[in-house]
Amino acid sequence: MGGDGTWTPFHEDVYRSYSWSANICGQKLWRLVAPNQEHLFTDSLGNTIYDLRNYDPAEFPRFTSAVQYEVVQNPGECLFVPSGWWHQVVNIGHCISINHNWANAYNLHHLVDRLQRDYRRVVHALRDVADMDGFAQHCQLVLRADSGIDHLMFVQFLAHMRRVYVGCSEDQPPPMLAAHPSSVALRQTDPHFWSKGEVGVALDRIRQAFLRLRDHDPATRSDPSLCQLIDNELRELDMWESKVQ
Ligand SMILES: O=C(O)CCC(=O)C(=O)O
Ligand SMILES: [Fe+2]
Repeated sequence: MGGDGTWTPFHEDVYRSYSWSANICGQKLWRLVAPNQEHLFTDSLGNTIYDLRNYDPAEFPRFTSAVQYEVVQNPGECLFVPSGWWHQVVNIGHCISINHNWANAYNLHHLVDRLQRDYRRVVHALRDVADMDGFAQHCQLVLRADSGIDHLMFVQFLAHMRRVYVGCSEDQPPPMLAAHPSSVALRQTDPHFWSKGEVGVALDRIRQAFLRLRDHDPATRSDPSLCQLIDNELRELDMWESKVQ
């Protein structure tokens, strides 16, 4: 909800999630910048433009070559913001809108990149106290406070995603694959079916994310219980694969 002229500064959604915005009343002026142009609006200190209407061209001289779009969102209209699109929004008139962020297997690698980048930043910021007891746990605490999610939460999120894709929830036994020979039932709010091939690709991406964390992530590698959790998940994925073959 926002009154006339209120606005949201230029940003990219958390962890490169997707989002949608459904506008109920008022108009919203969106300025969107296509992905992978961060170098055009990041200064030498790592600051990005805060307000596209009023930035210092001496600080961000290259921004004029960025590809930008402007969209007016009217009442009753929905806007999808793809993963990695930076945006700024100004409300024209009093606005009420609802929005929602989400991720799925297809932008998962971006989420892992972001988790790892944020973790590296935390470790760098705390480097002066790196020899303190419980440094690793402190880093996770700061990561959680700063980014809203730590490694354990991320692994739990992946595990949840894995269960969604194979169509079983925490309190349910594994999916009823036999019921639909050519497709796997997915437990979604509006139930529909994805082909086994699509689910297979998605689960493979989830597997890659688990493997990246288990084998190439210093925070996970130094935490045996987290590695164990990942190993269990990898076994579940193997089981799914052996059932659908
Ligand atoms: O409606 C708005 O002001 C923009 C919301 C938005 O971009 C966000 O919540 O990430
Ligand atoms: Fe946003």
